[in-house]
Amino acid sequence: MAGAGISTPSGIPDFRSPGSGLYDNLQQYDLPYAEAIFEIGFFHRNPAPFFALAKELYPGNYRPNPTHFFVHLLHQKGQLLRMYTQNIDGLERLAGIPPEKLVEAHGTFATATCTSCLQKYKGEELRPAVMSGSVPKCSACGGVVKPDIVFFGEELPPHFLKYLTDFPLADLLIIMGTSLEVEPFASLAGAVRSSVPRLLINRDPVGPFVWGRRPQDVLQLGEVMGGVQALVEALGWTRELQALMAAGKTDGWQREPIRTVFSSVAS
Ligand code: CNA
Repeated sequence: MAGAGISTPSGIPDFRSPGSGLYDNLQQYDLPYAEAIFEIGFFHRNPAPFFALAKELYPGNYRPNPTHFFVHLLHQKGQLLRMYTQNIDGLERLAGIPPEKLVEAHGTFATATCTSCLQKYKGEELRPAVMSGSVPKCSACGGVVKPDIVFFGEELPPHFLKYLTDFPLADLLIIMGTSLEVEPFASLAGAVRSSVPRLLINRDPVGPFVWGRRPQDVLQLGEVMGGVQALVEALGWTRELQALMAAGKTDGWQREPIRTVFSSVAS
């Protein structure tokens, strides 16, 4: 299970980290409250703030980091049952994790749908409008075209229900870079059998690692890249991971320069 914290080393802000998270940096949109930018009711009234943000988050602006490639390596080794991600940045796919191994629980920018006539679009078709700072409109009816990401107030995609068969089969659950505050995703942490070890790699203890610890739970607190690196070293997989990253043309363990996301959104 993964959240925004696995992509902060790629330069994408998360929601809730104090100071750097999106919720602390949305002042320029004059929102009634921070979460409104991802609420479907607010979007229907005023889609512009969301699309200003989407311009920054749009796939193509950022690269996967070793955390994403670690999950790909788990897959290569036949150890990945499924990756459940809350992220909408598409970095899992870019790192080469096959789509059938992914449950993008909060949707994806890869496809989009007209909010009026439901015509389907590829995410790439929206790119020119989004990058020019305008709201993409449907070529058939002129309605607003919304990327297929799940807003607060919308249903999760049907394939989220795969968890009903996946989680009872897991023999290890790794949870990385998430505050476990968004339901129903957060509750998946309790869906593995009670004997199954759960490893949390995160800056802080979250969710059941605070209020419902199980005896076999393991916490690796700190930076996600450091935690993953320690795990990969313990497994003796460092060279294989480096080879995978080299094939994926990413920049090793080094943190990529953080783009000044908010100043460019403001401009
Ligand atoms: P969140 O609520 O912002 O929590 C992030 C968690 O990750 C916090 O516990 C942080 O302490 C932790 N964290 C952040 N950076 C690191 C790091 N470098 N090392 C270790 N821990 C770190 O984000 P969640 O994913 O839990 O919340 C779910 C929302 C966020 C979903 O709906 C996402 O769609 C949404 N989101 C996604 C992205 C993305 O796609 N990259 C970006 C921002 C928000």
